[in-house]
Amino acid sequence: MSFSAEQRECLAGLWERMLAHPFLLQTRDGTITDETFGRWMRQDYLFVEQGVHFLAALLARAPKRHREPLCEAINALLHELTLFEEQAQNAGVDFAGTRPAFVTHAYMQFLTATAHACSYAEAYTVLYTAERAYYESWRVVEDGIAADSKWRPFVHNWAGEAFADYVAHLERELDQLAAAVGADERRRMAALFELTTRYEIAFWEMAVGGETWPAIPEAA
Ligand code: MP5
Repeated sequence: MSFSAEQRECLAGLWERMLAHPFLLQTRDGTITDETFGRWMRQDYLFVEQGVHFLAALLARAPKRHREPLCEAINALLHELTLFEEQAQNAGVDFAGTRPAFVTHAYMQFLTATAHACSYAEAYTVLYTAERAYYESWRVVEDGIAADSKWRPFVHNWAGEAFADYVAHLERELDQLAAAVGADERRRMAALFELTTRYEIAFWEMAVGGETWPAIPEAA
């Protein structure tokens, strides 16, 4: 069994939990509040900004065959940031002065740490898992969202065919990387797969639950 299939099997319970998250179901069913969706938009905008740095750090260490696809991925992220800005303007969401929520901060630090301190294959595992998580999460939303939902452009960004192809490419490459490393490194890759999945769940939870830090009231 391939590395990615093996992890998906081991972590099936966590992935089910992620894909049944109220944020996704409420967005699909049209019951999500503008406040909640706006919170996710603000925080994900910060995350995607950090994603550009993460990919650039990976690019610096990438094997030759990964250079072009990573350049294309960075370019896609820059377009994605424009999508966020346009949609924020349409929906009256203000990005100015957004501070990272506790989870966003931790997840961004995790990206930076893995990009710089872990092996290339380990960092690539984080990239694949986060992208696969978004693909599957937004597929749940796409299967049932109203045609006139104002959040459709986001849904399509990650649930569409182009993104599916990108995730399939990442999966093939991840499985190749995993096949070439030793047992210890593969165990570390598996641990990062799980940790990234946990961060993804925590991120949806933050979008629903709030941007505050533990024990600190919003106004502080
Ligand atoms: C992604 C994202 C997908 N935007 N936010 C989180 C919390 N996880 C994954 O990454 P990308 O780079 O927007 O496709």
